[in-house]
Amino acid sequence: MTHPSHHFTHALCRAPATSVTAGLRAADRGDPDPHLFAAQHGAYVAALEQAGCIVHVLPPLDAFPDSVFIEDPALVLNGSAIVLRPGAPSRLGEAAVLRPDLDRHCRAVIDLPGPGFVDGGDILCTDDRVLVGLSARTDAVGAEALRPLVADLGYRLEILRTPPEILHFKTESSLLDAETILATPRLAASGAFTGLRVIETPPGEEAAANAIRVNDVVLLSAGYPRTADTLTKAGYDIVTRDTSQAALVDGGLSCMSLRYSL
Ligand code: CIR
Repeated sequence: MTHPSHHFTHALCRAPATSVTAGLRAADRGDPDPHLFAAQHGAYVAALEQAGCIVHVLPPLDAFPDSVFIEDPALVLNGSAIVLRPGAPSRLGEAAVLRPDLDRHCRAVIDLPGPGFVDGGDILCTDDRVLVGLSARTDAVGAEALRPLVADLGYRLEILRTPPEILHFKTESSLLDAETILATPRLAASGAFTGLRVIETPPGEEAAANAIRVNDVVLLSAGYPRTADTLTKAGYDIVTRDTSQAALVDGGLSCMSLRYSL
């Protein structure tokens, strides 16, 4: 049985621009090194390929420092793309630039009508539900505008609230399989995951919660041994990748690809 929530044939990525040094961040821990970021991105793309995806890597966009985080301007469900409206003013233009590539690679392309905002990082999909966490980037108007679009694609939308100190809903949660979520204790405590099994990240390893399940493997950021051990013991096949440069601009594994099936 295939699960649309984590069985993917394709992924779309965007190479990091050298301007990624100007990427948005909540706290400054230094700029990412563009060369090291590019190397880590290449290793990430290779992991997606090894997991069974055909990966298209789009060219870098210097005008958009955060454009490597291609998950935020779009959502792809059942091979159809929804062009979102990212909530950070410096990122809104990423959606229009991405649109022709979505036209090329997806079955259909639909635009989220304004005036609300939604970032893809606030959307977690199960096989039949689209969970949207309201955040500083995603508002209720945007989330409601998404409801009929995902209904047409066979999904039920649920709107939740991300605790205010968290950038994106998926900064602290990931789907591990059709019934199981990896989440930080604080996001799990928000009650977002009713009806789903939750595995919590161990204390001090909260940043590991942004993982991605791709076909038979769970891609996990390197440097979180207790999370890796917990997931291995729970029966998951773990692959790790270094995301230190993305982390300096508040990004992680999910943000760097749009994963979908055709
Ligand atoms: C931003 O603040 O928009 C970027 N620096 C990081 C985006 C991370 N994206 C994601 O969690 N989906």
